[in-house]
Amino acid sequence: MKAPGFGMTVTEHLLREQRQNPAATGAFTLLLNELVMAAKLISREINKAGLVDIYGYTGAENVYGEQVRKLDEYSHQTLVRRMVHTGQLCAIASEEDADLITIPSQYPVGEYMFLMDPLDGSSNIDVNTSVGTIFSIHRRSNGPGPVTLDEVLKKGTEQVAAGYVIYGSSTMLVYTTGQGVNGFTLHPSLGEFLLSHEDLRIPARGKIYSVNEGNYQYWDEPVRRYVDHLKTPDPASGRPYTSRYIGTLVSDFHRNLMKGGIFMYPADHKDSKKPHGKLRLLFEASPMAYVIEKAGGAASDGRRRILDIEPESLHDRVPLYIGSPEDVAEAERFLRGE
Ligand code: P6P
Repeated sequence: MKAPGFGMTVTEHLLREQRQNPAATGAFTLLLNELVMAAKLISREINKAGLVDIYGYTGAENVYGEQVRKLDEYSHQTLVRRMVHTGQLCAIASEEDADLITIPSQYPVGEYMFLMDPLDGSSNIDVNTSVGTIFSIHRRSNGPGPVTLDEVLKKGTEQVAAGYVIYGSSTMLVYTTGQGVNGFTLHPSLGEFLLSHEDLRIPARGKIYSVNEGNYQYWDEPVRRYVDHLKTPDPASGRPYTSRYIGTLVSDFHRNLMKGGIFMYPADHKDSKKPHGKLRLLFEASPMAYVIEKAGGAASDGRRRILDIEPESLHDRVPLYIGSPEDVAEAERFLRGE
């Protein structure tokens, strides 16, 4: 699988991991290989979005009442079509679908559950800004037989793999199966994801903060004090931090993973009296929290570790503070009023 002179492909990396894990049956390798194929198909469509009528709206709304864009739908369908026939899944859950997606009867059913945000940040498509796919893989606990929703509502600590694809200046796949985080860059002419970022580790503290400051007036006081603190000059602690906000979680997350820093989507009461988060626990926060912790970082809802949060429903939302561990810990101290 080594492309001559180009380094290790993701397929070889998967097979090497499989060889190193005596319990591995190859089911997992099959799953991720299909994900890789879907990522290549989605990347191809995104890279020509400006040339054909594939971005823009379908006219439908998703479970959050958000307009579904054609590339959202294309990404969702491409991932579902590739994953259902692997024979390794018993259920799929997508941010774009209100309910669990069961495996059509013509396909064998497996032990894994695949959760995804097919196209994160899709509102950025029309302005040619990077977007992503986020995925999370769980192993079912009480098979065989029809999957119940309870089986899917698992804490993040129970994931067996998680990761994302970022469709940016290059297309990268970043994932972990629990032992470290590795990044693979799609070689455009080869059509192969090649290992480009081995054993990614986030710096303990960064100098970048990512938050939509347009929501400042909707935050609780401790959040405002924390963000004001990051902007207050203190050369000894590297403040003021630089503000960087793309508006796509995958892209803001990936930059902070590479350089250090903190991404936040605080609870806000923009459209309700009770402050609440925007990001989805199962499809965004939990998989990204699994990746960041395996890269030495931290992820919290401001009080609780994201991976410890018990989901109550498929589309739960949470506030999110994620990135360098010292930055996340400092944010939590401010939110505790210390
Ligand atoms: P806002 C994209 O819609 C998304 O779910 C995340 O990818 C991103 O971090 C966030 O919402 C951006 O939200 O309210 O700042 O536009």
